[in-house]
This record gives sequence, structure tokens and C-alpha cells, in this order.
Amino acid sequence: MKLLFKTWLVISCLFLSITAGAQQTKVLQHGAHRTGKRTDADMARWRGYGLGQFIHWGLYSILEGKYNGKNYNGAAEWIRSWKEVPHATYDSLYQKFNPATFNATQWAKMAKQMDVKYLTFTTKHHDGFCLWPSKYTNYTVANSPYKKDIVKQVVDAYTKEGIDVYLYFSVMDWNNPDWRYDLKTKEDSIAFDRFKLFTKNQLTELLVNYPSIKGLWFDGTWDNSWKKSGAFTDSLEQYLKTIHPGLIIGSRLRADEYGNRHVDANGALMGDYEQGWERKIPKTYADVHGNDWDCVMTIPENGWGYAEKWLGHWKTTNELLEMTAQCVSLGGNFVVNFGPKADGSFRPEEVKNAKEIGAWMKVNSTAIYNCEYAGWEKQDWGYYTKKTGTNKVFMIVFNVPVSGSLKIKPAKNMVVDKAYLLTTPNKALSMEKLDHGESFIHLPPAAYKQPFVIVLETKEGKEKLEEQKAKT
Ligand code: 1KN
Repeated sequence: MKLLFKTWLVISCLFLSITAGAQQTKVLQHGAHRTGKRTDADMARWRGYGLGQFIHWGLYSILEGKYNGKNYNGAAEWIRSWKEVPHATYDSLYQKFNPATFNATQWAKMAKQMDVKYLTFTTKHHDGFCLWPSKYTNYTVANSPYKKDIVKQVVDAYTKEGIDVYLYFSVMDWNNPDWRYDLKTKEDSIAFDRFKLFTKNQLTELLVNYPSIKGLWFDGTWDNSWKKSGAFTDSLEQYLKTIHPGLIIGSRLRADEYGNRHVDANGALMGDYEQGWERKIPKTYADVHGNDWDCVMTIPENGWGYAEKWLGHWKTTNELLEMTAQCVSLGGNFVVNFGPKADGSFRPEEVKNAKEIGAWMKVNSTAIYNCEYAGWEKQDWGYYTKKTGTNKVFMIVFNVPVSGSLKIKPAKNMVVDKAYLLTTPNKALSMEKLDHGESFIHLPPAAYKQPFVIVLETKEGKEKLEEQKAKT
């Protein structure tokens, strides 16, 4: 009897754990609007960008990451949250905002030379200061000595250079008295309702004022107040898309009705692409869960706004290029951040990075733009990308082995017809077949000092495997 009871217990526990483990799809009112990627032309264009530029510019740029002679250890654009800085002092900085040498055309020309395909620009960071003349607050550039609309100049100049513009917008707003971190009282909810309307008004204003923009990049949406506003965030996203068809919005805007962010209670992405890759890059294709995504990256270790002093490592151009290649090889875009000075000029280190990236792109950009995940097994020499809609696979080589021979293993059903250096298309590289579907590409002996690209012309087909399997 005892044994029977024990058996019954084991069986019922097993049953319980199986049913509990089974993924149950919840019926959501405010979950993802689709599963899988968007399939329209606007999103296809986004997918082809490869490389983008981020710009953080605002009142924090005036303080340059220091106050009263002391350096702030955090990211310079967060300096208002430092206990050393009185809020009243920070909130008066707009009276000094007068960027004498700001020239949007020069910015756009530098970006063009760097060969970025899109820009994400801070219209309003957490401090709440608006770089456009919003009519919903006085805390804007219109009330600074500079007076003129910065966002308009940036949007127009970049658009003229053929660079698509996305607007960064922080929902969290330290300047608006109705902002709440949580909704604990009735008063909180009443204030936050006003805040939600304010947010909707400002976003409408941006879309109406700057109709050529392609999307919005949200930030500051992680607090409980916003997470408890799932229904609102859902209706807001749908509304923004009705006034601007094709608009691209990442996964940071919304929460579902359970307060889940980025992915809903069923694991589906909310928004058009995943916005979780901030200062980090996925390692494998499995990590991106079949979603579109972009990675935003600082050149120093951390810090987006201008700081006089950078403690720590400054990324080299080759590191930034490698990150670009890695992102594109895994189906994402890579976005490099710049933090101009308060006067509107870029620091020389950033100018140098931009120039050097542009010089490399001039030769090699075909391996970056309109390229996607190739589906070939990753090798130690670098990254594969595949030109979307073609049979061209690129090898972006960062590490040349001492042997001078690069191993490749094409995806199943693909064979390589021809391999050549991008810069010498008429000289085929010698290839040698190995077992297990692998081959070597033998490089001509040379001192390889920069990353370079090998083009593989491929076709559909199966390699004839003649090797014998080892008995083990
Ligand atoms: C660790 O918490 C944060 C919070 C906000 C880290 C970064 C940020 C903001 N997102 C970046 C894109 C910058 O705008 C940074 O201030």
C-alpha cells in the first residue's frame, strides 16, 4: 500500500511538472502586434543600413562631466543625478546654451564621409530639455540664447545628405513635475495621466514638425509608472503609426498588461526591432531570437554625452569596424555614438574615428550594406556577411592565422565557385578542399595591417564528399 502511494505520488508529481512546464500561450490585450519580422519596404531599408551614428547633445554637454572642479564618475549625460549638482543650477544651464560653432551641415558631411546610413539624435534626454521648440513646455531651445530649432537643422541637413534620421526620445523627464517613478497614490495616477498626455503631445509634435524622419528611438521607459501603463503604451504606438505610416519603433516603448518589457508574456517582441543590445553584442545568431535588432555603442567604455576626461579605454577604429562586422554578420545594425561639445564641435578623437571608418568603408562597404546573416559556421578569422538577395558571401577578415590559410565551411547546399579579394576581383585566390565539407583559402603572402574583405561567389549545390568517416 505504501509503495502504491509512493508510485502514485511520483506519477502525479511528474504530471504536474509536465503541465506546469508546458508553454501556455496567454491571451493578451496589449502584447506584440505580430510574431516574426516586419516584411514591408521601410523595414527592409532599415535592415540594410548596417552602420549608423548616434548623437547625444544637450545641456549636460555644457558641464563636460565635471562640477566644481570634480570629475563625475558616471556617464556625463547623467550628471544631473549626481549629489554634487544642485538641480536648480542644472536646470538653469539652458540660459547658457548658445552653441556658437554648431553647423548641422558639417555634422551631416562628417557622417556622410564616415558612410553611416542613419542617425539617431537626442531630441530630449532624461533632463527634459528639448532641442526643438516644443509648445508643451518652456524648457526648450527656444528659451535659450540660441533660440533656433536644433532638431530641424539636424533633420534637414542629414536628410539632404541621404542619411535617414531617427529621433531619440526619453520618456522619463526629470523636468516635468508630473513625471512619476511609480504610481502609489491616486494623486500619482492623476499626475501621470497628465504626463502621458504631455508625452503623446510631444511625440505628435515631433512627427508633425519633422515628417521626413523614419522612426523613434525610445529610452527611459523602465520605471514602474510606465510598466503599469501597458494599455497606454500600446495605444500610443498604434496612434503614432497612424499619423506616420511606416514609422519604425524599437522594443523599448511598450509594456504588456503584465508589465513585461521588450518581449510580451508569450515571448513575442513588442515593437519593430529589439532594442536591448546597448553596449553589448550578441555572440551567436540564436541570441537574437529571429528578431531585427540594433546595437548602440559608446566609443569610450561608457558615457554618451561630452565629457572633458575619459577614464579608461577609447575604442580604436579597427575595434569599431569589427563590432560593425559582427553585428551585420548576426543580422543587426551597429550604431556608434558621438557626444559633441556644447559649442557644437566634435572632439578630435571622434573626428579621427569617423574619418578612419569612412576610409575603410570607401573600399569595403559592400560587405556591410544590404547584407545579412549568411548561415555559415563562424570561423576564428572574422565574420561572414551575405549580400541580401544574391549569392555573394563576404568574409570580413580581422585575424590572419600565421599559416596564411583561412578555413571555411559553406552552409549545406552551397558551394563556392570562386574566391577573390574585394580589391582584386580578377585574381582568384587558391582554394584547397579538406574533409568534412571544409576548405582552405590560401592568402597571398603580405603584411595584413587592416581588416579586409574576401568575396565568395557561391551557387546552390552539394559538395561531393569522398572522405571516409573514422571509426570511433
Ligand atoms: C544603466 O542605466 C542606464 C540608463 C540610461 C544606462 C544608459 C542609459 C541611457 N541610454 C543610452 C542610450 C544613453 O542615452 C544613456 O544615458
